[in-house]
Amino acid sequence: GSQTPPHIALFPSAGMGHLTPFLRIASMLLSKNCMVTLFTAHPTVSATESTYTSLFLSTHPQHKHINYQITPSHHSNSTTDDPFFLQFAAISRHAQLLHPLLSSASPSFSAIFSDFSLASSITQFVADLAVPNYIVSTTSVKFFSLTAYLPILTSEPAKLSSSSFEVNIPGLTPLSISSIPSPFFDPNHLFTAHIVSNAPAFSEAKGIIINTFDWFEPEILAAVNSGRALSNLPPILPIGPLEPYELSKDQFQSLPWLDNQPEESVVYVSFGSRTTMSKDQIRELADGLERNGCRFLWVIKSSKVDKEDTQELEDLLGSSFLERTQNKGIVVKGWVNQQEILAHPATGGFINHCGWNSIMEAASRGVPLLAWPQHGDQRVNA
Ligand code: BUP
Repeated sequence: GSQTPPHIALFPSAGMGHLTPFLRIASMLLSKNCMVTLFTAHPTVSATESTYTSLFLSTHPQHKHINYQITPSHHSNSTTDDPFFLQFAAISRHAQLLHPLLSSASPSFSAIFSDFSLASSITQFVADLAVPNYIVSTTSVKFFSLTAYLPILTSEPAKLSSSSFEVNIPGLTPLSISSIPSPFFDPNHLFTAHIVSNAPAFSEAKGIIINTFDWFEPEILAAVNSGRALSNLPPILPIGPLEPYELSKDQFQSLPWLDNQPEESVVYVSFGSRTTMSKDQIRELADGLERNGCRFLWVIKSSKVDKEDTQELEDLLGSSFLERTQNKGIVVKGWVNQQEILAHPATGGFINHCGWNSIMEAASRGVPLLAWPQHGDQRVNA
């Protein structure tokens, strides 16, 4: 009617895998005439996160942005030196300071959409704001269910032991032990402890928004949403696959090479923004691609944090590999526009780590995936 439009607060956590679905949701909400305020932590771990946030702001000037300052955890925790895990913890600590910004917003917020790794911090203040909180899961329903059940698994060591074959979550198909991320076997690991402290707050949320769709994960969605599994969870709302939003083309390296390749002939190789291959794995992959003879577009990362990724391609692969394969493929460093590559008619397959965003992007474009999962949620997703 004549009321003001809904005003949604968006709280992403660290890394492109977490930021991307939030920006897609922001763009979708704006297209439905909602008001959006995006809360981002400064400084970010990767340069790409701040670049994307600025790009998004400049293409969607109507939305509001609050860039709050955090004190990064510089020192490595005794269980991990992963800068993104440390940033999860730093963002959670600071989220509690945002209460005044949330309570004084005008128009007041109609809902909060927050990353699942911030659930407990946000829950602490939504009650007195009387604003519903929706959790955004940036992973599969299957992995999200594992995180929701993790407090029970870690409190009873017999349920989660590396010497058993599988992990049982009542009502769900057992998960093989090899698909469980290794930090989960250590209750003191920062990542595990962080999830265990957030999972109890999942049940306080109004709903769980997930970038997935009914017939991609049908059994588990039915089991959770009918209460046969994890009956304490609020409804899971599968809103995927999220549509990419428009960005101006000149922001990315252009790949004219791809335009000149036959239809569905090129294998796109990328392991996401968080996964780096070891030098040995890079060399083996190069050997495999060369011997296989397929056309390829390979995006290489040699460091977890983009700012530190300074190694030259020649050093990683050897100049003779690049010469021998120059008619078959190209290798690039740096950020590419993945959504465009997956939508390109020349792309016929995708060798990938199974980051959840990548899976949804490949699924929505119908690109077959060859899974090479490494860590985190990737094996469960695969
Ligand atoms: Br790398 C890279 N261009 O060069 P995932 C990634 N992406 O557009 P991750 C690019 O970043 P987590 C690049 O399309 C996807 O939307 C890609 O998210 C895009 O994996 C996103 O696939 C990467 O979930 O994050 O980065 O390993 O581990 O948090 O899932």
